[in-house]
Amino acid sequence: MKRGVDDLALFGGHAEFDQTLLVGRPSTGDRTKLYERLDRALDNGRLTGGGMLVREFEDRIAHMAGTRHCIAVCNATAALEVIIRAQNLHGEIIIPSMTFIATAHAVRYMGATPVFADIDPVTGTIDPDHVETLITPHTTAIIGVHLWGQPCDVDRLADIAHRHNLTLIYDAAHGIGCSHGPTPIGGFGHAEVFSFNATKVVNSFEGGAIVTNDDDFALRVRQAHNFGFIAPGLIGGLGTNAKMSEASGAMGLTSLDVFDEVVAHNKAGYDLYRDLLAGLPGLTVHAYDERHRNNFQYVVVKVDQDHAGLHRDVLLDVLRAENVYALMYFSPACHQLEPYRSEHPVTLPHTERLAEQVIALPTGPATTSSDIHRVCEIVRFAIEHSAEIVEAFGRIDLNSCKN
Ligand code: T4K
Repeated sequence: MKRGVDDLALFGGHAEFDQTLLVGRPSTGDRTKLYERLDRALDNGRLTGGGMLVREFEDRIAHMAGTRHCIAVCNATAALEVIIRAQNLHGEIIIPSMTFIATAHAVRYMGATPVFADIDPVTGTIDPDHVETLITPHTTAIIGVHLWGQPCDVDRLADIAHRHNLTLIYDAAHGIGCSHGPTPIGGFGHAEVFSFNATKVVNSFEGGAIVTNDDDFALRVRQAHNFGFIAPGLIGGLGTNAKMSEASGAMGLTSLDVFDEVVAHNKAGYDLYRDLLAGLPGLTVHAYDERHRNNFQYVVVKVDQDHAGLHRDVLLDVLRAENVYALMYFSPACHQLEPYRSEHPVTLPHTERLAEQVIALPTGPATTSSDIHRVCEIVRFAIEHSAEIVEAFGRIDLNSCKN
């Protein structure tokens, strides 16, 4: 319990947490089941390239996503790259800048140019009106991002893509188990991509999946993610190695087994954060539209300096000094990072405002309600003492305090 500003760890007080509280602690599920699955793979001798665990994982993800096809891959970045190549996308691809750098890099890495669209200021997802103004004769595709598991405006984007004859892809890295109304994320656009990185709500160590209802495209992607093989010894075209291993399949299945419990835990944590942080000036817990299902893997607060009395970065420093390793998902936005900011400088007002305000707070199975109470006490204390903190902050050597 902090009584005065001097009690904050940033100013020499004792840190609230002895062990660092992290955003993105993996959801691992039952280890015995994981080891049993690994044993089966080891006994069977098929460790990658179409093993039984990856096949089972693909079936379960396709079922959750409501799609005819799922191709498991080594990570979501590779998945985006495989799709871009399989669809022969080139020229300009419109994407939001409010996303992880992987979305932009996948486009650029495959030789196309990412063109950054601004966002809807309420949801933070890509703004269809702005997308439409960015279309040129060089545009070949739109990649929407279901930011923090919230669906993009899928109807408007489908209409735009249809009218301009563009491929529509979704980066659904955050979107497993989420929906647009009653429809699961997964079957929108030409294809969607999930991430099963260790930090995600479903974890396969590293991993991802491409889901689609297009039979021909699914076949091409399955070939392209395995060197272009169409049959043993027979190459049908260009390909890469983006396969998921059986170890990842084992982890993914074991993590999926506890998906409902994890989402329930996340939702309870999210509700608690929202209750405990209610009414603080300048601080908002990002609200998820209740018409859509969310997995609550991201608890994002927005700090409006004008009303909170301190900048987001100051609150972040306060939290990190207390061993709460909050993260900025996503800040800076992609267009503010290299190589994009030098190559194609653009101004995106809504994106820039959101990127300046966001903090993702710890959640997931490793975060207890007691942890959340303690984190919220720090946040509340910081906002209530913002003037003193900013004053004291101006006097310290930050480099000696940062982790
Ligand atoms: N599109 C979007 C919209 C994405 O958000 C992402 C990835 C992608 C595409 C690409 O997906 P993948 O190719 O990765 O499948 C992390 C993840 O590495 C990345 O997967 C994720 N999004 C992004 C939002 O977050 P970092 O650089 O913040 O991760 P890292 O490794 O610093 O981990 C964050 C925190 O999680 C750490 O402070 C500690 C904790 N952690 C992390 C790992 C890996 C653990 O406790 N255990 C772990 O094993 O990017």
